[in-house]
Amino acid sequence: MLVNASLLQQHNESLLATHQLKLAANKAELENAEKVIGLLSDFQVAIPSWALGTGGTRFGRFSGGGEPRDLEEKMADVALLHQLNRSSGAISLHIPWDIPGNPEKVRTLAEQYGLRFDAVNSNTFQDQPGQKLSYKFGSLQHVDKAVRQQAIEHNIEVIKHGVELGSESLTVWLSDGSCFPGQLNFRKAFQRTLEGLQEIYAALPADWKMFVEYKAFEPNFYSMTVGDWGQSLLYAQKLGPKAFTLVDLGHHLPNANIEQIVSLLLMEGKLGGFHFNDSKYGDDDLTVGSINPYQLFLIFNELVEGMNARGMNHARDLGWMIDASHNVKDPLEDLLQSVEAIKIAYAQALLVDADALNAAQEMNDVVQCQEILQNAYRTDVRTLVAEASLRSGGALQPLQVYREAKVRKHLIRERGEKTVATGL
Ligand code: PSV
Ligand code: MN
Repeated sequence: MLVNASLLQQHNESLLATHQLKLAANKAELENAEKVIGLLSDFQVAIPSWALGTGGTRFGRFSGGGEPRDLEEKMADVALLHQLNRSSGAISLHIPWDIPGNPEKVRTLAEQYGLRFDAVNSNTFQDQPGQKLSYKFGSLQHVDKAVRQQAIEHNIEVIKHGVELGSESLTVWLSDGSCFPGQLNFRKAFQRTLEGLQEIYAALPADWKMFVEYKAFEPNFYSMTVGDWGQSLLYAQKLGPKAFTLVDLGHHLPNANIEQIVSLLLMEGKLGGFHFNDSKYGDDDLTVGSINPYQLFLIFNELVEGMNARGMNHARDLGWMIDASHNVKDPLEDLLQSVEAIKIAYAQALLVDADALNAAQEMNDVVQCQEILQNAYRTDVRTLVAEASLRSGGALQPLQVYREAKVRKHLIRERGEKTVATGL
């Protein structure tokens, strides 16, 4: 469902006077306010098709009502988010959770909603009903060539689905690894994985990218065959110019300096994409910016600095995606919060005085360096984010409209209380 246009308009009108006062104050204080609003309007973050239903843990899942029952309903949910914030104009599909049965129909629907298809994601971390060989002991790393072949073929199949929908990248996340010392020969596991990735890489269309996503642990708890950015970069370098590292914020060991990783990957031209989420302990699923917004800002600061250094287009040259799971929140509300947090961190990073920071760094003026960063971080940019949304036809306060329109109640009425979306 989409929100009634007059309700959206009423909402914006009711907040407009206060909004304009705040905007005038922002513009008086920030000389690049207009530029920030323009960049925010261009910025789009893909919504993962697997995050539109309620998530769970191995201990249980508490289903929310009105979850999307198929891909079409998932697209309708993303379209609603995009209507409200104008920054969720893309969807990232996970295969086989969301196989587009009728690609032509799905593509037409996406066009109607103004959505595009971002990276397609393969899945060799679960066994599917009727699947011939098991991934219990890994997929591309497996000792049995037939299992490796099955995983390669699956990835090639995923590329084909992506081509039909107009995607331009494949994200490969492997759960491969080992649970106990001695279980695996690390070198053999690496080599086999590399050979598999090479075959998949060879099947990529000319204008496609391959993202190699790393994760420190889970589901394997002793070693992961793509366990950190070093291993991912190694694969990406060996594969070739179409292969890149994908950084998922929740996939690091505690206290890892993710901003430094981002900076160096950009320097090497090997940062491809992002999965946004937040985490407190060892999870990769919490709402973006809910635990450590300063870290998110520092990451965006390196992203902006590094992309500018390479003359990259902020909105288009990297794959921006959310990857989270919502166990206790309405997924759509959680996603609105996540996109908002991303835009806030991006806007704050755009406020960093790069020349002054560079000068302070060259003078070893540590105190001034911190002042410059924190001055940007402590600026309230929410009005700039709201203005970008308003100018693009969205809501000043997307979450508020979502609640005013009682979207979840309508979705429950339409889809039922007990629906379960595909995903984890
Ligand atoms: C693995 O934890 C991961 O981050 C990968 O991106 C998967 O595709 C996704 O989560 C599955 O939920
Ligand atoms: Mn991920």
